Amino acid sequence: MKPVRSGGGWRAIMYTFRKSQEAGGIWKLWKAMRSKNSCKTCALGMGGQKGGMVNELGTFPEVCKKSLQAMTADMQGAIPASYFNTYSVSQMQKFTPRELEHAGRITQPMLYNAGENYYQPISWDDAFDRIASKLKSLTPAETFWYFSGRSSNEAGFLLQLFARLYGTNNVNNCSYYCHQASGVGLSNTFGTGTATLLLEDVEHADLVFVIGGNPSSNHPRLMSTLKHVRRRGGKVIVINPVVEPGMVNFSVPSDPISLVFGTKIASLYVQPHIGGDLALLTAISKRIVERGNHDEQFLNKHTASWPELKAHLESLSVDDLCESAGVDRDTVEQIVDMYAASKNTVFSWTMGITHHAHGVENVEAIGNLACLRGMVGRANAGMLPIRGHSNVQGIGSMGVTPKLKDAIFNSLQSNYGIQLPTDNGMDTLACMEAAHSGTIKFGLCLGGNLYGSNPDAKFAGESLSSLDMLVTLSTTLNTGHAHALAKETIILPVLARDEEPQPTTQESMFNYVRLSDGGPARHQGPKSEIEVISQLGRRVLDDSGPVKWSEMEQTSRIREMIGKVVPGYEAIGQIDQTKKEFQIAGRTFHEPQFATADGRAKLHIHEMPALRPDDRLHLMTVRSEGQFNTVVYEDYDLYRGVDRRDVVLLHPDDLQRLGLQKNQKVSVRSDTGTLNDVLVYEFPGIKAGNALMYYPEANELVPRTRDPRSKTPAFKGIPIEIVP
Ligand SMILES: Nc1nc2c(c(=O)[nH]1)N[C@H]1C(S)=C(S)[C@@H](COP(=O)(O)OP(=O)(O)OC[C@H]3O[C@@H](n4cnc5c(=O)[nH]c(N)nc54)[C@H](O)[C@@H]3O)O[C@H]1N2
Ligand SMILES: Nc1nc2c(c(=O)[nH]1)N[C@H]1C(S)=C(S)[C@@H](COP(=O)(O)OP(=O)(O)OC[C@H]3O[C@@H](n4cnc5c(=O)[nH]c(N)nc54)[C@H](O)[C@@H]3O)O[C@H]1N2
Ligand SMILES: [Mo]
Repeated sequence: MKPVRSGGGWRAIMYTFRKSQEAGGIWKLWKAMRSKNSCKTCALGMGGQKGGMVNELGTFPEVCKKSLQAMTADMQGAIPASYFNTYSVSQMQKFTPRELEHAGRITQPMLYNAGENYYQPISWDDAFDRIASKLKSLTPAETFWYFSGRSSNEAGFLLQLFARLYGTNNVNNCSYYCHQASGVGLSNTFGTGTATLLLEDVEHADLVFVIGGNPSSNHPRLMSTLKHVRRRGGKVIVINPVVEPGMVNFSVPSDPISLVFGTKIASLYVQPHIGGDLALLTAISKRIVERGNHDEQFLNKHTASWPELKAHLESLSVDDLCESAGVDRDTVEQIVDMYAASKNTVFSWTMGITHHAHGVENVEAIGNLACLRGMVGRANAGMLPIRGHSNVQGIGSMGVTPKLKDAIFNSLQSNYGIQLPTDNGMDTLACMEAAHSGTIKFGLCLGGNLYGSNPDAKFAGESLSSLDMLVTLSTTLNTGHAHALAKETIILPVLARDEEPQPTTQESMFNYVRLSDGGPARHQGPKSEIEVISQLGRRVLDDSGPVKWSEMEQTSRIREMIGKVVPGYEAIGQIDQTKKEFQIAGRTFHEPQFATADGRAKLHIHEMPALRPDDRLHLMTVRSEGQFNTVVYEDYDLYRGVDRRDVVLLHPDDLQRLGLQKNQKVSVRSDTGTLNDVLVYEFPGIKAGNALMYYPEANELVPRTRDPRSKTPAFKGIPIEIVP
């Protein structure tokens, strides 16, 4: 397979027709896609009351392959009852993520007892009783509660409240494997952890940095915005160790001209080493100041610690920074030229920035660079972490972090007379480690695939298998259901967002809250996530206490509570009457008055990470175009032109240096694990010295090294050796 010449395009359109067949015809799929529900895939945000495939600016149609995949997955038939007595657990372990996903929708609660061969169906009552009696037999500190990012605000809020009233702060979400470094870095700098701008601002920028991300494949709808920027004469700088074909040229399917001719995306494509961004960003900052292109007035008036940053930048050598970044001096000057000439710059980034042991530093360094030219705290410019799951940001807003925000904590205690636990609570990886050591004995996962998303897959399997009980609320099967088997493993089938019997809400990465109407259930059997949580509340907690669990099945009751306690969410209290979607107050900064104590942005000084200590290759584990996280829809990676997943992509120079042949079968070894029978693929698009493999298959190689401040694992930048 050759890499495509342009991302998107006809392939995406043809794909739509193929998928519509799986979904029972184009009309059925069209109706599902146009229903008034937030899109299920990324957090760019589509749908809601404006109708499906419409963005925050009202633009239609915003089509994306990923949303079709997610929708058709939910439109699948039910897993037949015979499935679970045909396939033993050890047979399920041999299935690929794709085969598990394609087994169909889960419609019956299932139980697996360690030592047996098969999952067996159980009734809802039996499942609730088992969970309730297990929870009553444990201490709250022996439990953890993991949330993925596809569930609604209402389900997220209710489950974290349940866990805390039960008595633990071991409450966390997939953000700890994703954008947590962005939240921490942005909060340290601007006092709040999300984008400082609106979609409209990006549309009006004249320069957009896209750092460490591949939106052509992972956030396709951002591509029409980048197209608009280029058409209006604006520029796009892509910083990525891999030349991603879709970031060079992209054919926006909904735009006839772009569809036929493609749209050039990157004005400048910069290839640092994996992990080289901090040095590169610092080099750019230093040259901006040396050339006098900084905004002294903004820095003095609206930031803290400018003199310290200035002195620090003076003490560094541009040549050392360039060497460390793996970027030459000329390229740095080109970036500085473009940034200095820009009137409105937007900085966007994704996992290439956060998946490092210095992820928070990376984000803070982007903040420094934005502040140097006053490109934050005004319209048409600012900071944009491009979020993953469609409601991961909302789940965070709802208080799904070990420590509740003081405002939520205080308001819950004072408005509702609730006593909340005050222990520190653990992040996701810490919970996995506590499970491994036996101090945690019970886990409940609201969606996701905790096993498949973890670093150190072997360790993750051992951790979850050591639990007394693991409960997952799931729509479809994934590798976790086959490999992470506790003494008792219970799968509870749940409804998808567009099957909810009552409205729910979601939050986009632009801090916009959408209302989803829900819709008719496609299958008998699954329950609403909210119903499941309130049922547990009734059985485990006191229903005559301050929270009446029997009333909590009403999503409007939950919204009433959210409106009272979550800062910026006041308008949600009336949304049932008004149907008015809204922008969360206090998060968009069009004036340089930030949410820090003194209203100023805080600049940061960083030690530069050490140069590579040895000549080992550095590995990134990434997604292909045909997967959504641990769910693999297709084995080929269309844009990069790679036809299978058990491969390691290396630059031709590295093949020569290491004496490797194309298609040679090798083992890949890291300090954590070894993967055998991997094929070497020659891939000129990657910067020499670096390697690319696919997540989740490569997770056995990923160490549990994490960023000390955000606890995000270093899923990128893993030293590896290739063993022929
Ligand atoms: N199709 C599809 N869409 C998705 C998802 C999916 O799995 N599939 N997942 C969703 C989720 S949860 C998320 S978080 C997002 C993820 O979206 P991305 O962050 O785009 O996803 P990754 O595959 O992790 O890719 C990271 C990109 O960063 C580059 N990179 C790796 N290391 C470095 C580095 O050190 N520096 C720099 N500058 N770049 C680096 C890689 O070459 C790659 O292009 O996508 C969301 N959307
Ligand atoms: N090596 C490596 N590891 C990584 C990453 C990487 O780049 N490299 N990326 C990390 C990132 S960014 C993330 S976000 C995590 C992803 O971690 P998770 O969010 O835990 O994993 P997903 O694969 O997105 O979860 C998919 C499952 O969610 C369930 N599901 C789908 N829709 C619904 C719903 O509406 N309700 C419920 N209850 N369940 C539903 C289905 O059962 C499906 O199998 O992985 C992380 N792990
Ligand atoms: Mo993510």
